Amino acid sequence: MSGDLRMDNVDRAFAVFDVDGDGEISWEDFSAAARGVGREFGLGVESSEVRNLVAAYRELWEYIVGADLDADGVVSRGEFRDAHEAGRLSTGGLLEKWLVVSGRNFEVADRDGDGRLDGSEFAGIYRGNGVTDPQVAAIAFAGMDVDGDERLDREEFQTHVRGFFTATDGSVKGSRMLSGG
Ligand SMILES: [Ca+2]
Ligand SMILES: [Ca+2]
Ligand SMILES: [Ca+2]
Repeated sequence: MSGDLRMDNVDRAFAVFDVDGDGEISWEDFSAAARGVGREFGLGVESSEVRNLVAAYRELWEYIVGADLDADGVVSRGEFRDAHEAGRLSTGGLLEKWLVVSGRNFEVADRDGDGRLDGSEFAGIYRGNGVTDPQVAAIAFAGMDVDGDERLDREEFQTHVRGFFTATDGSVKGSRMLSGG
């Protein structure tokens, strides 16, 4: 019972992981995200930051691919949902790996290393991860910048990443990270 996502959260998580939006989660989604974020910040695939990011996405993928019951190398929405119902995937398992991925994204974006992101750096993470509508990133940033200093520190960022996965209604921190509403 501990940590089964409600189905709307499951579908939200699926949308996050399906970076290219083709209705399936595959390794290509995550490698594209890692390359995309690197590109946004002028870092090539050989840079240590992008390699760390790829490694974090790889760990996430190796967990998610446990849902690929027909072994075709991609996880369909149905497989993803079934895996949650059957307990092969859990909120806790996904969150643990997604927090590492998110932290590495933060590190790539925080070019001056002061531990904070401004709005344009934050938007770069979203673009790199395939969310091209700038409104979505802008609304998410405003919602996450709790103290209103127009900077996002790591704690504000990770609090909302956590909230995104565990939210059970729209009022919970992070539940609107991608809805733009
Ligand atoms: Ca996909
Ligand atoms: Ca499959
Ligand atoms: Ca802030």
